[in-house]
This record gives sequence, C-alpha cells and structure tokens, in this order.
Amino acid sequence: MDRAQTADRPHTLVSHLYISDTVVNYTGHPRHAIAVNGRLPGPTLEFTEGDTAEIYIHNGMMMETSVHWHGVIVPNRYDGVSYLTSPPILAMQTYVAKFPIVQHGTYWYHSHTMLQEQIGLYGAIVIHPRPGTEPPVHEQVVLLSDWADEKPYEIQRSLHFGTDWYSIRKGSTQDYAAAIKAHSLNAKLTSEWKRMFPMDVSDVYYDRFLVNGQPQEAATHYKPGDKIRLRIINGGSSTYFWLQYSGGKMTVIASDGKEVDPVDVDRLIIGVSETYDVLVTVPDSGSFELRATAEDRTGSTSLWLGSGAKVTLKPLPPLRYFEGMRMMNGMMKGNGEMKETGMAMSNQTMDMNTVMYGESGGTTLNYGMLRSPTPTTLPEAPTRVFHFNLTGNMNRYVWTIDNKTVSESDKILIRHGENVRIILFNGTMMRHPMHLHGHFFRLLNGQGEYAPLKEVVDILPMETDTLEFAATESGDWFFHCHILYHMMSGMGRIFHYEDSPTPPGIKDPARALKKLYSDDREIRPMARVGLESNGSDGEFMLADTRYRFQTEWRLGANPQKGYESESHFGRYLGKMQYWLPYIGWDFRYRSVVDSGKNLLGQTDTKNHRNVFCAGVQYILPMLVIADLRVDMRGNLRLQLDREDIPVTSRLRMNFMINTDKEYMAGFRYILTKYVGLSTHYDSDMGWGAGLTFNY
Ligand SMILES: [Cu+2]
Repeated sequence: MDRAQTADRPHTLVSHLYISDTVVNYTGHPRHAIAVNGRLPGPTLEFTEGDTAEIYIHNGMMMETSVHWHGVIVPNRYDGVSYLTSPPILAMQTYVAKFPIVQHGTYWYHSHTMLQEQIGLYGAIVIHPRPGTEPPVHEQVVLLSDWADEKPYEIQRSLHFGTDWYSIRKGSTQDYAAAIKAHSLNAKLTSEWKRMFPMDVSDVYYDRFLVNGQPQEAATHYKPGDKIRLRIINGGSSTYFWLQYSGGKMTVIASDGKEVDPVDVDRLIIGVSETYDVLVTVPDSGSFELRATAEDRTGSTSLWLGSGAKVTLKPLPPLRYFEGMRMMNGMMKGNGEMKETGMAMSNQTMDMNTVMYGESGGTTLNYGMLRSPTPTTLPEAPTRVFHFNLTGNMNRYVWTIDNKTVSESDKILIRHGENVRIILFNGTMMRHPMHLHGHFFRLLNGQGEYAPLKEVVDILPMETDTLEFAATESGDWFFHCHILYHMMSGMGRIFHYEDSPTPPGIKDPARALKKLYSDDREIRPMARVGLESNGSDGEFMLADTRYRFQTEWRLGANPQKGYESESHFGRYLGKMQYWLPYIGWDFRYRSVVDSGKNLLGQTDTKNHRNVFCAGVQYILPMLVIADLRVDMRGNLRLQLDREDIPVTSRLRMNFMINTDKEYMAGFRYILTKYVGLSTHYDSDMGWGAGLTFNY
C-alpha cells in the first residue's frame, strides 16, 4: 500500500482474525495451542495514525474468547475485557471491533479470557505516525513470549499448592545441601526462621522462550550499516526478559509506544506486557545476536540480524539465589512484612535483584532514564489520590492489592475530568508489571514536566512508584498485574467512571461481573496419596483464596494398625495467611485397647475416636505448622508438623509429633511432578516404604 497517496484521507482498514485451536511442537511433544490466522503469534496488525480499524474476530474454537488491544486507546466497549467492557466472543461467533486509531507506536493484542494468552492468542500491533513525520528506517517486530508444555490450568493449580517442581526443574530449590555447599546454611535457616519460602524471580518453569513464535529467528536480509528499529514486545505470560545486542549499543527511543529522548544502553529488562522501541545498527558483515534471556536465566531466545558468521553474546550466568536470600533476610521482619528502611526506592533505580545477578552489564536502562520529548503535565483539575499496597504470599500463591482480590473489593470510583494519582508500594518479594487499561499515565520518575507516558509500570520489591493520569474516558477500566497467574489470582482493581452507561453487549451487568469475579474465586483441588508397605496415607484438599477443605486418612494394612481419618474446614486469616481456624471431624478405629493418658493428662482416645472438633493452625518460624484443637469430649491435642523440608533438590523430609504420643517421620524423593519414592515410620502403623502420588 502506498501510504503517501492516502495520507490526507483517513480510511478504514479491515482486518480479519481467525482464532482456532492448533497443535504446536516445540519440544518433541505435540501440544494444544491457539492460533490466529493459522499462526502463533497471530499476524501483525499495521495501521497509520488517523486510520479507522475495523477488525473482524472469528472465533473458530469451541470455547469463548476475547481480544484486548493492549496500549491502544479505544472506546471502552471495545477494550476486550470479557464481562467488564465487552461481551465474550462465544464459540463459533464473529465479533467486530471498529475504532479510530488516535496514536502511534508499538502495541499488541491478546486474549483477556482465562489463561488463553499463555498458549498463543497474541500478536503485534504497529501504528505508524502520519506520513512524513518519521524518518525511513528498517523495522522489525520482536514479539517475545514463553512456552510451557504443561497445560496452563495445571500450572496455575500447582502454583496454588506450593509446588516445588518448577524450582527443581530450574535448579533453584535452595535446599539445605545447596545451602551448605554455598556456605549459606545460616542464611537458609534465618530465611526459614522468618517463614520465607525460597525466593525466585519467576514462578513458572518454561520449556521454551520464543521470538516471533520461534526459539531462534534469523533476519538475514539486513546489510552492514543498516539501522533497524526493533519493536520489542514482551508477550510472555510471566517472564521478564533481559535484552542484549552483540552489535553495539541499543538506543531506546520509545517505551509502551510513546517516544522518549534517545538513550544508549548495553542492556535493558522488559517487563511482562511492556514494549520498547530500540534502534540498533548492523555494524559489519555477520549475523548479530539480539538475545532475550529470561530473568531467571533458565533459557533465552535470539533474533539474528544480518548474514554471515554469527557474532554471539556470552550467556548470562546463573542467578546467585543465596545472595538474594541474604538480602531478603535483612529486609524482612519475622511477621512476613518488609522492614521500613527509610530508603525511598523507586523506578527500578536500585534493583535489589542485582545482588543475584553477579555481573555488571555496562549501562542498564532504568525508568529514571526515560524522558518524554514533550511536556506531559496534566491539565489543571482536582486530583484524587489512591494508595495501593501490593500484597501477597508465595506459599498459597495469593496475590492481592491491600490484601483483597478483585472480587473481594469494590470498584474504585473516579470522575471524568479529574486527575487521578496512584501511589503504589510493593511489599511482596516479587516484581509486578502493573497495567492500566485505556489510559497512559505519567510515571513520576524525576524528569519533572517531561515524565514519560506509560501504560505498564514494573515495580520491584520494596519500591514505591507514583503515577498520574487525566480521567478522560468513561466506563470500567481494569488495572492489574500483567503476570497472568497473578492477575488470575486476583491482583487488580477496576476503575469505574461515575455515571457511565453499561457497555452495549453486556445485558445483565450484575451477572457479568460475577463471571469476571469467578477468575479469582476458583476452587482448586489437590491430592496426595501414599501407597506404602504398611498401608496408605493420603490427603485431599479443595481450596480457594481464603477457605480450605481438607481430608486426610491413614489406612493400616491390618486391624491392629486400623484406620483414621480427619477432615477440616477452615479459613485462612491475615495477610500472610499464617492462621487457619477450622472445624472438623476425627474418626479412627484400631483393634487395640486405649491405654493410659496423653501428654496433657487426659484419657488417650487415639485408637477409638469419633468426634467433632474445632481448632486452629498457625505457621511457626521454621515453617512448622502448629495445630491446637479441642474435641467435643473436651480432649485437647497439640500437634507440630512440617512436610516439605528440602534436604536436597529432590529429597524432602517430613515429621509430625503430637500430645497423643503419636509421631511420624519420613522422606520423599521426588521423581516427577506427580510421583515420588517415599518411606516413613509412624507410631501407629510402623515402618513402610513405597510410592507417593500427588496431584
Ligand atoms: Cu504480579
């Protein structure tokens, strides 16, 4: 298309997105994925500022879907958040989004339904400025993403039950053996004393990292001397990428689609869902590497620019987890809260993770270096200020704002015409890329009037960032962490413009909102069953953000060994969810006579019992669970146990002891995600060995 000829007449560009199920094979194993127009990622949608986009979305799948235009300013009804701004696109239906293109820059589109974004429903959006305002330059879309062979639902479910399988795959279990080897046993013990779970910079194990849908891509048509504008998009579901280039400096010229004064860097990190426009030069003959390394250093993906001999980069070294652990120990109070250090940290200027990197990479980009070429000050208007604390805990994978999920909080009312300022504090141990739909905000980064405009802010642990925007729209706009599994667990809020009409297409808003809330209200199952020579121990659990139903059993191989089962229903309390008051039922039978007293001087009923009970569990330092309960006959029991003591990367120790003079100790060696070898000694059942299955 000749843009010059159509420059003066805005015109409508019609595109069709055909969404379908597909099969991909990145690892030798075929896996289900979602394709747009037969490919993963979907096609790049290209526009010129002033165009009108008319996009037909044809859902060829047997499930509903949605498409959100990330960073693109669209009327609220086309924002593509199912059940909030737009109706879901039902199976085998077509939906049309038609909106004027009022900006330029690098953006992307992705599904906003369930976990679809993880398996391929995404693509790039490139919007050119009006003709004549941009010097001609080569352009290259660099759409980064992460791929796991495991089903996204399984990833999400296992994260909520504290799986350490991903740490095993990544080599980041931070077990006792590794701690001793790294002369860091003291740090490990301190960390467990403070009830911290091993920290990592990312939660999920990915099999592949992709650039434009491939582990490697070669753009051989570039010649020495070519200057290329890389339009880099992080379409990963939960991976931050370090970017490096073997052909010299990278010049950052735009962030989240908005121009910034050019700044030369040797490397930069791109947060989940951010975009950066970067100029690079092919300096010579040869093929130069643009490498995107996952922040956890478990893998990378490369785009090669130019032809000829490969000019490679040195791989980034593995993370030094125990250095990070030491730093965290120093910052964490025993109650799971961060100490107030008095240091004002913001805008990625002090990256606490640097202690884990162990290398100096030349000039590294941070938000403080981003400066808008034109003033971005907001119009004079009354300002509404919000303080948000990002909160969460790793053990149950609950991610919240002010300790409330989206469904547990009210919509936040704002009014058209006012200015909104958000002060964000990240009190968690992870970074969060917070994304605001439908608005660019100024990130107050020390550049005064020239604060950069963004729609995603990556906020590191312990940082406070301030952003502000003019409330110029209407309707509901989602503000959420863009790590897919954090968003789905409830880390977000909805900004609601007062007096907005219901978006067309949403017929029953109250019911629609319930559907939206169901994401973080999901109840998930887990189970663990041991089959050992002395009998079977097992556990089954259903849990959501706050509640847990759990039943456990011990079935002996004969009547002397007997059988027992305990069931509990309880609610987690507190930000760190250390407390769990519960009610339950305890039933047991053994063909031996109860004898004597328990440690509390009461009649011992551990062999014959059929009682209702109430109690409370509490996580003690060293991650030991204390459980104190009373049954309807007035019998008390105090029990201490811990299940997952990481002896080595795959070896776990567990123990239990209680005032009924029952005790148990055992080991489990993790073979696969679902199977382990196990052995244990139990005061009632004796010694046994066998297999443990977990789901
Ligand atoms: Cu997050």
